Amino acid sequence: MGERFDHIVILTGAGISAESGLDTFRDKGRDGGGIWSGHAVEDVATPDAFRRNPTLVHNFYNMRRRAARAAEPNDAHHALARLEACYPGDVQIITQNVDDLHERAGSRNLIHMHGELRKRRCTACGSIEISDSDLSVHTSCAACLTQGSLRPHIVWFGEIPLDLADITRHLDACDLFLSIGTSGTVYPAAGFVDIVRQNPDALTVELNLEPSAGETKFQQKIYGKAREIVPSYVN
Ligand code: BJW
Repeated sequence: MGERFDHIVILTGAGISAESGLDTFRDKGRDGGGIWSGHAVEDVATPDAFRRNPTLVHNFYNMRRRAARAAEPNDAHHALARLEACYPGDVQIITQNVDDLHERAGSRNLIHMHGELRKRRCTACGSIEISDSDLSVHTSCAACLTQGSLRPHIVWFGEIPLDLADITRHLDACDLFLSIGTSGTVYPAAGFVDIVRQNPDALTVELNLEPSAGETKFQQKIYGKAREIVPSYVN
């Protein structure tokens, strides 16, 4: 990769956590259907779904939280953490993932644009707390004591992703953009490569199991398992 870049931005998606045992969204999972197996996405990952059936949505995220807690970071997460620790320029990860495998590998410059499984948010007072315990419609907010007001701190379809101002600042400064393990189907993340390409000196690279929906937008492409191709590209 060399040391000629000043500001590296790395977008990650579910594919980087696949070899830690967490199902992706749109690949066939262990039981043949990815994370949403057995659920229509609009039944579990939209604000309407939560209004209609909060218990179903809580149960879905309780299951995901437990799976993420049992998973361990893999060689791709560790390689990115080493890059951040050793590279002379800036290294910023923007993850669409709601697991905490990047931080458990040691990454610190990290934005969770779609939220975090370990965080819950109170719809009454707005407070955000970290907890590994299950949520239900009976759980009370520790800050305002309202019962049933907590929701997963997750960005559902139709909601605005987090930290977009910071993200834009990093994309504007970026001279190497790596997109790792994402299908390139969900916006605005799928459009980040277009923003980076406004800088004619920036290099854009896709590292994925297979060509993504945005494949043609990248100048370089490397295909294979993240656990293998990421360490060999960045370290
Ligand atoms: C491997 C591997 C291995 C496997 N090694 N690789 C029409 C047109 C354009 C946009 C829209 C539209 N209609 C609606 C929209 C907007 C909508 C959207 O994009 N919809 C599309 C589906 C069309 N977007 C939104 O609603 C977003 N908000 C928004 O736009 O607000 C408006 C706004 C924006 C900006 C400024 C102002 C206003 C919010 C999106 C929220 C997404 N939420 C989810 C669920 C989160 C909760 C949860 O976790 O349950 O986030 S959806 C889901 O998809 C999740 C993911 O973060 C996201 C991306 O998925 P990802 O990570 O790419 O996973 P997969 O499964 O799709 O792909 C895995 C890839 O890995 C594959 O390519 C594999 O090949 C690869 N892989 N194994 C390497 N071992």
